[in-house]
This record gives sequence, C-alpha cells and structure tokens, in this order.
Amino acid sequence: MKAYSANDIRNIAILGHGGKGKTTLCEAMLYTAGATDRLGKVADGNTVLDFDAEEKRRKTSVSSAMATFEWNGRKMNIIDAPGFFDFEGGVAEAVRAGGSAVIVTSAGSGVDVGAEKAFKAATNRGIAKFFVVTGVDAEDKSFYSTFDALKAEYGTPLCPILIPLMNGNKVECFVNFIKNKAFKYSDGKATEVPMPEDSLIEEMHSAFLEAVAMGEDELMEKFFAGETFTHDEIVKGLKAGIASGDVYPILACSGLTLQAVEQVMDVLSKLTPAAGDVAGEWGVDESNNEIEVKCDENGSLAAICFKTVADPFVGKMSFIKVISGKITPETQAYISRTGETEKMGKIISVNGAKQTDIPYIGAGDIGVVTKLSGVRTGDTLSNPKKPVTLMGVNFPRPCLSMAVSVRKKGEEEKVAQGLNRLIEEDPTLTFYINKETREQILSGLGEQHLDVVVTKLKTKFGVEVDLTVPRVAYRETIRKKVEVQGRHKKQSGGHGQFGDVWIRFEPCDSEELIFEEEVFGGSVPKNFFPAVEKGLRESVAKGAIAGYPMVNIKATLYDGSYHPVDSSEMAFKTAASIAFKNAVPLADPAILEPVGTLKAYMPDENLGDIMGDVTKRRGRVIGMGAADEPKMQELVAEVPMAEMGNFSTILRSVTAGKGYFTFEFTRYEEAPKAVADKVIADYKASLQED
Ligand SMILES: Nc1nc2c(ncn2[C@@H]2O[C@H](COP(=O)(O)OP(=O)(O)O)[C@@H](O)[C@H]2O)c(=O)[nH]1
Ligand SMILES: [Mg+2]
Repeated sequence: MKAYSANDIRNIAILGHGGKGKTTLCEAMLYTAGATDRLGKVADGNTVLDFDAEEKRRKTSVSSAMATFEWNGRKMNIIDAPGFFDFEGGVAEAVRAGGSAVIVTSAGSGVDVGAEKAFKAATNRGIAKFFVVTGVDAEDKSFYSTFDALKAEYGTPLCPILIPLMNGNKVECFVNFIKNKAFKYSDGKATEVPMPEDSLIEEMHSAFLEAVAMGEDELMEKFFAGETFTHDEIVKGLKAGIASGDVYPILACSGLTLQAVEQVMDVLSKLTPAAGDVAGEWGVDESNNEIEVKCDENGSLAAICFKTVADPFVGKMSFIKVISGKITPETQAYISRTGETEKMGKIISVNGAKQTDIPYIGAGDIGVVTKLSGVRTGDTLSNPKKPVTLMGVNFPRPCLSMAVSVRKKGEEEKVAQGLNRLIEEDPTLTFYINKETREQILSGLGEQHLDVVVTKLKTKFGVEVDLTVPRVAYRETIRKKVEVQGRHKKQSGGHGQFGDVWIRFEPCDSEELIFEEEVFGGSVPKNFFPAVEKGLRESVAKGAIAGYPMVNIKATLYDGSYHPVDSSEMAFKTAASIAFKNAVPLADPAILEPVGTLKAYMPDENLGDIMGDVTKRRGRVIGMGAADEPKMQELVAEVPMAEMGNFSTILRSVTAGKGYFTFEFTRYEEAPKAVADKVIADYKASLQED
C-alpha cells in the first residue's frame, strides 16, 4: 500500500435521500478511478457497496459501506450511507467518520427530506458540505429545477461549480467554472468543447463568483469592485469558504452514464478539506477536562470506532478513524469506556466486501481492525499513557418496539444470541426481556428496519421469528376500604391445617404493598405475621381481576384466630390469600394503564394532523409551540402506552419523514371502562386457552 500523509487523505460521507443515486455515484467514482474493473449497477445487484445479501435483495442500502480510491494522488475514503430513515444509523456512522459531506440528490428533485436531514447532520458536526445532483442524463428531469429549489432553501452560499448546458431536454455539455472549460460526453468519454456563450451559464457564473467571494474579505472587495479573480484566488476563496462552512458547492453529473463523474472527483479531491486540515476534535482527558485533539501523525494515539461489522469470515470488524498517532498490529490501545487496554490485531482496508491487509492506519485515515473483542461502536482508543475520550457516534434512538416470538420452541437462546450479534453491528437496535410480560422486546427505527432484522435472523442465524405488538403492562388496584376474613381449615388424616385472619384493605399511594398489623392479645401469634405478609405479597403480584400486579394498596392484619396444633405458616399464608381474593371484588377494583409523555416534532403544516391523531389515541395535549429548529413545531401530550403502537409509522408518513418523537413512561392512570373491560375479557379468554 502506498503511504499517504494526512494532507493527502479525504474522508467523505455520501449522504442524501434514498434512491437518489448515492451508491451509483460511488460505483462510478470507483470505476473511473480504476479501483474496480467493472461498473457495478444497483439494479443488477453487483455493486461494491451494496454487497450485503439484504441490500442486493432490496436493491437499496441498509447500512453504511466504505470504499477507497486514489484520485489526483489523494486517498479518497468514501462512506456510502443508506438514505431510508429506517437505516439512519448508517448516516450517523458516515457523518462521524467524514471530514466532509457530499449530499446527493437527483435532477428533478426538490429539497428532499434526506438532503435536509443530511445538511442538518453535517452542519451539527461542523463539516464541509457539497451538493451533487446526479441523474442529469434523464431527459424528463431538470437539473435547474433542483438548483432553483436548493437555491431558494440555501441561498448565496450555494456555489455552482459544475453545471450542464441544456439543449432542450438534453445536456449539451458540462461547464466547469474552476477549470473554465466545457466538456461534452459520449459513452462516458469527455471531449473538451469551447466555453458556450449562454445567458443562463453567465448567470450561473456570477452566482459562482459571488460564492467564491464569500470565502475571503479581499475577494469580496474585488468582487464588488468588478475585478476578475485569478485561478489561484478562486481555489483559495473556495477552499476557505468550504472549510468554514460558508460555501456549498453544487455539481451536476450522471453516475449511471459516467458523465462528468471525473470532474466531480477532481473537485472533491481538490476542494474537500484534507484530513490534516479538518478542525480538531474535542474530547476529554482523564480528569474530564476538555481538550482539543488535532490530526497529527506524530501525536499521541486518539482514534474512534465508528462502525462494527460481524463478518462471517473475518469475524468482528471494527471500523476506526485515527485522529492522532497511528494504529499498528502491535499497538496497545486504551479503551476509555471499559478502562481496559487491548492489543490491536490484523489491520485491513475495505472496498465494500473486499478486504486487503495493510500495515497500519495513520492519522487522518480510516481502516479496520479485526477481532477486537473489547471494542464497541462509539469507543475511543487512545494511548494508555495519555487517555482521552472523543465524542461517540450520535445514533438516533429506537422508536418502534415489537415483541419477538420464536416459531420453533427451544430456539429462544439462539434468537437472543443472533439479536445480540446484530445489535453489536447496529446500535439503533435494542433488545431486552420484559420480566413482567415475559416478552422479548425488540426496538428499532421503523417497520423496515425490524423487517431486515427478522430476515437476517433467518438467513444468518437460521432461526425464524414473528413480531407482534407487545403486551401492555397494566396494573390493578382497589378504590374502596374493606375489612374481610380469610379462613383456611382442612382436616386430612393426622394433622389438620388451620389459619384465620381479618384484614383491612385500603387504597394508598405506595406502588408496593404496605403491610401492617394491629393484632391485640395474640389472636394471631407473632410468628405467623411473616407468613400472612408473604401470602399477601404473592397474591398482589398475581392480581385478582386480569392477572396484572396490584398496586397502591395497604393491608392491615387486625384480628384472627389460631389452633395450637393445626396452625402453621403454610396455613396462615393460604388464609391471607383467601382474604385477598374475598376483598378485591368488594373493594371496587380497577385497571390502571401506563401513560407516557410524548414529545413530537413536525413541520408547521403537519401540527393539526398530528394533534388529531394524538387525540384519537386518547392523548391529552399539554403543550405546543415552535420547536428549536426553524419551521418545526413541538407537541407535548400524555398518551396511554397501549395506544402508541403505530405512532412512529403514522408520524413518518404524515410528515414525509421529517417528524420525530420521544416517548417516556410517566405514571399509571385508571383505564376507561371500555379499556378495562377489554383487558379483563382478554385475560379470561387467555385462561380458557391455557
Ligand atoms: N438515469 C439515471 N438513473 C440513476 C442514476 N443514478 C442512479 N440511478 C438509478 O436510481 C436508482 C437508485 O440508485 P441508488 O444508487 O441505489 O440510490 P441510493 O439509494 O441513493 O444509493 C437505481 O435504479 C439507479 O439505477 C443516474 O445518474 N441516471
Ligand atoms: Mg445506496
């Protein structure tokens, strides 16, 4: 492998809406650079980047994938992110590793949500942004409608560098304002043609110059004085503006037909900030002091694991970006999360599924270390003598939960193992066992996301599962004070059994059962109190009307009787549970349901619809108003958990993917009669099934 210094490395996250041509563009770049000898096509399922079986089947990216090529003597590391929101975890990984973001959209598109989200993610991370409008070969789609839409949204910083000259609906040639040259394409081959004289091209050229001028004050003065820029000034102005985030170049091409792809590569290799120039990262040292970690080949090791893959052949692969220092197979790295030190193993570079051994990962570069058992996505690896913790990966939180049921009995353990492996690769998935409902709960970002998990369990781990709506953890309670007797008497052979208690049951505020005693004169001997309490606790846990734990209840043992021979702990325990059973029907029992606080965010125009939906879910709106982001509203409501089932799906479809939400358990509340009746009826039906 050729050695590259940080100044010759570019790390680029390829982002944007699903289906706009990201993977196709990446394949075109790899092919153009000679990194592949055949142009992969998404439709044919033979691309370098969508190599996963699931991606081939769905013909779309479901996880981030990495590839590398050399262009103009620079090492270009590209991370192709998935576009569909269910697979947004891949976007977080790509943005964490990228020193700049290429936001891909296709000719004819407006400002789609994928582009908007990518723009936001790149801005939050403070990395340079480029727009690439691909698909300009399609004659019914216009580059300029997309340009206008982006211009309306992002304004002057949008800098047209590489644009098409149209002849009717067809691209006549591409104009590159940095080179000040025009190129015509046939069969993916460029021929230089004279710079066209065209009013639209001139208009674009002045937009280009205005954006260039934004990079440096000197240039701005020159621009207003009407002076022309030299080539060097243009490059300098652009570099400065792009690095500071004030200028976003926009480039046109066709990934599928290889038009202007090498021009895009020229621009990216020259104008994306070098890994060595990207502003430093912020981290904390051992004493929790903030420190800046600069990209420095001779510095102390600081690296971040931004992605993990469980490869069937290689085993665990940790994708690592080195900010400072170097990782070799001999490196002992300190893992801040665990406080352990781990020796690195084999180091490889990946191109999609293809792997090549490499001797080290230098500062500014990205590579894979295999079989690091103690390293997870988000971990910082640093010099044990100078530990540091960098920012992790900003993953979206799971929002859709389903219960997993195993088709074949006895495979539960295998399913859990498979899920744990998949979670290692995808931190936007969570899995746990709900002790109360005894269900295995899988949570992810949406229906497709969970669907991929089900398919992977089958294809990779050979186990079949079904997903169902999780059971809701209801509670039971009483609303009235009652005093009842529980008497247990049995004569069987020699010893009989005798226990007799009088217990007062009443509502209280404690979730857990409160047990007290007021026994006078030893009507129930002291040594049986614990048995009475135990009988009550067991009964309360099982519930009395629908099989759910009973809460907010206080029980006071105040009287009873005993037999000197036949009374036992067992007999008093049984007497207590009889008392409980007798009490509940008299004490005005009720079903409580869990209610959570919903915070939903959506574009202004969707507020009405979402509010309507929340109301239909028996939600109580407790607040609304402008969110922190522009054009977004925040809606806060209390909603019964039982009603939240498909909220994530509805919110996404109503807001075209722009909406998102959090939902957290708040408290138990009395369920309305209709709900309570149904819970009780379901319980009775389940008893009959058993
Ligand atoms: N005509 C045309 N179609 C394209 C171009 N790029 C991608 N496509 C098609 O658009 C679809 C989605 O492309 P893909 O690269 O998978 O998009 P991604 O989801 O953004 O990675 C595929 O059917 C491609 O063949 C292009 O430049 N021109
Ligand atoms: Mg893709």
